[in-house]
Amino acid sequence: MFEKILIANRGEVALRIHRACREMGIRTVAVHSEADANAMHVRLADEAVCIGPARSTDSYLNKPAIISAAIITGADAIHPGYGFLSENADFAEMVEKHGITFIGPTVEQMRLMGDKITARKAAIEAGLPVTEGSPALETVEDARLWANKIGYPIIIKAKDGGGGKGMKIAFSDDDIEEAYTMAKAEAKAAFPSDVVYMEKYLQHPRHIEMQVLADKYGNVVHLGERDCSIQRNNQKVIEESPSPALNEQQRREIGEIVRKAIAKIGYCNAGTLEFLYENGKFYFMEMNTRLQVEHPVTEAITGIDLVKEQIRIAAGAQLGYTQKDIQFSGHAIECRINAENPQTFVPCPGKIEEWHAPGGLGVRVDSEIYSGYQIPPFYDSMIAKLIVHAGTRNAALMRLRRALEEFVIMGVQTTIPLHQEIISQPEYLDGQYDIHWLEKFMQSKNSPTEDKGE
Ligand code: MV4
Repeated sequence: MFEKILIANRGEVALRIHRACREMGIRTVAVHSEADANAMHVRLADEAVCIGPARSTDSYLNKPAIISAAIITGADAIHPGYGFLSENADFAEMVEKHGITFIGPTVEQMRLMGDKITARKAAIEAGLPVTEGSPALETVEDARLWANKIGYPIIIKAKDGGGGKGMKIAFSDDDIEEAYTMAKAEAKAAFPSDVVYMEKYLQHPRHIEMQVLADKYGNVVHLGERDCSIQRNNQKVIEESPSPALNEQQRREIGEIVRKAIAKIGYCNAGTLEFLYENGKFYFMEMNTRLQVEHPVTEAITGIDLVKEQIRIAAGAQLGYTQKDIQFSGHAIECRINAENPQTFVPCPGKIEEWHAPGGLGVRVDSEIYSGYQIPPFYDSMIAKLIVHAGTRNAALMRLRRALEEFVIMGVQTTIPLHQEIISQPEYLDGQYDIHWLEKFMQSKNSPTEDKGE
C-alpha cells in the first residue's frame, strides 16, 4: 500500500481524499495556491506545499510544480480529484514517468475516453448502445450528407469537447452550414483539435450515468446509476440515485451491459459512463475516467467508499467482491450548494460570517468551509455538497427539506433557496423531469407574462 499520497486538488474534494487516506493510515501532502494558504485541506494534511500563484493555470494546473512537490515530499502516488488535471493524460503520463502512481486508469484508457470519436468507437465495439452518428466530418457537404442519412434533428460535437462547448444543433438543411461552421470555430478556439462529428439529437432525454469499479485483474462491478438531469448551463445542480425513471429490471439490464463493456475494454479504477435516456432506451455519450462530484450519492446507497477503492485498486489490490455482493439500499439525493446569486447564478465570493451545517441521521455535508473563511474569487463557486439518504425517495425528500432548513450560511449568497424551490415543485416530487426541466422552470419564474400561480 502507498505510504504517502499527494492530493493534486483543492476544496471539498481535497478534504474528501484526505479523509480516505487518514482512515487507511496513509500520510497526505496538500498542494495549494497562494490564495489557498488558509484552506482546510492545507490545515489537515500532514504536509503542504505551495505550488504557485492564485490563478489555476499557475498552480493547480501547473504539472511540473505538482510533480516536483511529490518528489520533494516523497509521495508515492498522486490523487487528482475531479476537474483540474484529473482527466489530463499527459499529466498522468508525466507522473508515471517519475515513478509515481497516478490514482486513476491507465494513460491509454484516459486518451481513449478523452477523445469522443474513439470513445464512441470503443463503446460500440464493447456492445454499448449509442445514438446514430457519423465519423469525423471533413466538409459542410459531408455534414449535410450525414445529416440526411441520420435524419434531423442532429447535433454536432467536438471530438475534444465537453461541458457542452462546441455543440451545435441543426433541425434542417437550412441550419447545417451554420451549425457545422460554428461548431468547428468554437472547437478550434477552445480545444486542441477542431475535429467535429455528428449525432442524432435527442430532444427530451434524461442524463443517467452508471458508476463502475474495476481492478487490474478484470473484476468489474457496477454501483448503479445516478440521475443528473437537474442541471443548468451544463452544471449539475441536484443528483439522485436510484433514478425515478428506472425500474429494477432496467437497472439490472443496463448494469450488465455496462459491466460486460468495461470488462471488454479492460478499463481499471473508478469510472462513470454517461448516458442519455429517452423513451425507455439508453444511449452512451461519454465516459468520465475520474472521481465525480456526485460520487457520495452512490456511496450512500451502496456503503462503498469510492475513494478508498480507487486507492486500493491503484495499489494493485483485488476488488474482493462481485456484483451479487453489491446491495442497493434506499435513496440518496445530493444538492450542490454554490456561493452564487440563486436567481442569476453569478458567483458571490466573500467572507463566511457564520456557518452551521445540518446533521443527524442520513445527512452528510462535504465542505471545506468554516466560520470566518474567505472564499477566494479564483475558483469554482461550489462550497458544499449536502447529501441525504433514507429508505425511500419520499423519506429522502423530507430529510432534504429538513436539512436545507437547518443550514445556516451567512456572509455570501448561496443556492440553498433555489434547492428549496426545486424540491417543492410537483414535477420534481413526481420525478418527472428531463435535462431541460430546470432551465424551463427558471425561465417561467422570471417571465412576467406567464402565470406563476402565486
Ligand atoms: C446530446 C444531447 C442530445 N442528443 N447528444 C451536453 C454535454 C455533453 N456531455 C453532451 N450533451 C448533450 N448531448 C445527443 N445526441 C443533449 C446534450 C445536452 C445535455 C446532456 C446532459 C446533460 C445536460 C445537457 C444539456 C444540454 C444538452
